[in-house]
Amino acid sequence: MSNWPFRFVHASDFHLELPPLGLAEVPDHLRDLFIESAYWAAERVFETVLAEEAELLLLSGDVLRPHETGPRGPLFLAEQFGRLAERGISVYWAGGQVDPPEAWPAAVALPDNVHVFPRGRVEELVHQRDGTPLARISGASLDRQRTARASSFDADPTGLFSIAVVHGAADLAALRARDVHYWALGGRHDRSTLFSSPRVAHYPGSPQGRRPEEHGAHGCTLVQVNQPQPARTSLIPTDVLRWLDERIAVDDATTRDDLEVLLRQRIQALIETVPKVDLLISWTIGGSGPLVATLRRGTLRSELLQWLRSEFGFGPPAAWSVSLEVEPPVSLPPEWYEQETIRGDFLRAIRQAQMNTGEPIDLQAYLAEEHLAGLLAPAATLDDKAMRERVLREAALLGSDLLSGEESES
Ligand SMILES: [Mn+2]
Repeated sequence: MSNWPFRFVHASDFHLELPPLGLAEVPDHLRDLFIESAYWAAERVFETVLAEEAELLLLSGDVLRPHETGPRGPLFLAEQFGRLAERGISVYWAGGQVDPPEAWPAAVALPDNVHVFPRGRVEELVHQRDGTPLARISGASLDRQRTARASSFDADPTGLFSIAVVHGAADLAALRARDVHYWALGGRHDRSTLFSSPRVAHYPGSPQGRRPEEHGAHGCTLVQVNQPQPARTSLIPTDVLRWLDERIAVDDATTRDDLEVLLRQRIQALIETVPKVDLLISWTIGGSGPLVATLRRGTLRSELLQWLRSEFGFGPPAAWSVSLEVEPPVSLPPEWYEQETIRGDFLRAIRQAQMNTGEPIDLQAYLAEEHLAGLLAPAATLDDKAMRERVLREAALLGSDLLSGEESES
């Protein structure tokens, strides 16, 4: 047994079969990047293992769905695993939702340095360096019938650094109750750490964000082991395009020119922070004042979006603006509900419908004959309570925007 310090890389959820989603239209110059991003990000994980001279690589599932990637997925991985084999680096792989062990095609040989854990049962291995045990690695591939329980994972009786590799939702208390030093978890696409001292439970997230909600840096995790201290984790970004959510606040005095300056400054700051990654930015304009009212109506919003795209969208690096939304006001002025105006009538009708939740809202009456049998018909029924409330709230905002004169905003 040894207490040598060592480091390893932990990654999961490559999802080689899954391109990024969430753009209505992918601009031509970003098309290759979209198609290739899952592979390029995954390749950077292997490069990290080599560059950091890691002892081993842990994969916590959802690496690829082989029958959706076609041969390219397994061939790519076999090649990358081979690069690690040349340097004597082992890979420990616990399958997840999309990559049970039997999904790997028999036609592609897995190099000997790759250990795939069996389904639904914990296998325990001892990882050695030069014949000296360095870490105990227990793992199980996901089995939907027999979920691997935290209680099936044991720490090493002799005090060897103990790692559990497993995919899926985790019961925090059950993980904490075990003496396992490092829980290598998979199945979340955003990185998260459940606990970090004295032991660690960690999801590295996908190496590449796939949609606007998966914003911020994505990558793999470098873990440094130096017993008896807790293992230290750090993010190594691998994403080749990054989704960002940016909010700009404006006030009564902000003009269109001011807003352009604010947007430009923010983009330049973002590019300076991550100069090598293409960015996909969803903008939200918040605050109050005449500019917000103008943005909510009319064409200014799309003009700004066009300007942002042509000015900054082509790079390199590209900072492509995905959308530009205006934050809805928290509430409408209460006096609007009392006024004897069309807007007042409209808002009172909305409030009526909000208070009488049992009263049906008949939107089908507004549909043309040919739509009644089509896709629109089900969308016009508001049976779901939360949906009904959301639609009414948005209708109140939209209606009062359309029914308010320019001057009444100020
Ligand atoms: Mn996944």
